[in-house]
Amino acid sequence: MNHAPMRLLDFQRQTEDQMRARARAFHEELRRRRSVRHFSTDPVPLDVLQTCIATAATAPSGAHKQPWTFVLITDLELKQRIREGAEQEERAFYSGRAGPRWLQDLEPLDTDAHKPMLEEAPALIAVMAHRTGADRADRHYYVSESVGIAVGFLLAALHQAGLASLTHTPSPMGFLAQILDRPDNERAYLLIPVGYPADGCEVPEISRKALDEVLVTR
Ligand code: IYR
Repeated sequence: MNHAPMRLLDFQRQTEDQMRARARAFHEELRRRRSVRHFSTDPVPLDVLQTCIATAATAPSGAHKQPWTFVLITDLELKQRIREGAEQEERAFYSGRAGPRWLQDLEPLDTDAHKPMLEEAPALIAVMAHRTGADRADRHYYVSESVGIAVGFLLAALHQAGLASLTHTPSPMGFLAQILDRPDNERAYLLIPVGYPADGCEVPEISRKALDEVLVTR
């Protein structure tokens, strides 16, 4: 057997009332999170971003391979190059690649090919997924599920810390690994502008499904 040494779990049982209060408080906090597309250029504390990324990296992953890298970008020139790369793909997307149905589905969000937020947000986090280990013989498992969970942790951590974010997916995202000079085993998974919302920032008035539409109890 090649298993890791075992140790006692660090876990504190709460009373049911504590659980209720904590679950409710977390829901109240997270339900206020919105995707933000208009950012202030005000800088944000780097150590806060680093702590949020450390939280993301606590996510469970297939065979504990931790198949992710978070590239934290604050350099203006690099952000400008990323914006140019993204807008090039977005122009192709909005002028035909998406197809009419997809564009119609996006109409309520009022998005277009202009992505000033990639330059204006004080930080971008490029989330890279590792298809394999650095050594190609090192296999990875459930990579998109693992990285998706890590991104969920990251978005929640950023919001909890008082920062706004956007999950941005210019497609295809090959330009990102190239600009960031990432190794071959990594592919761009998501690009996350982070910062404070711009003064007067507006978000679409959209509603979420009710609990009884998303929850089935058996
Ligand atoms: N990547 C484009 C289009 C886009 C696609 C989906 I799916 C969205 O939920 C939102 C936007 C853009 O960022 O504009």
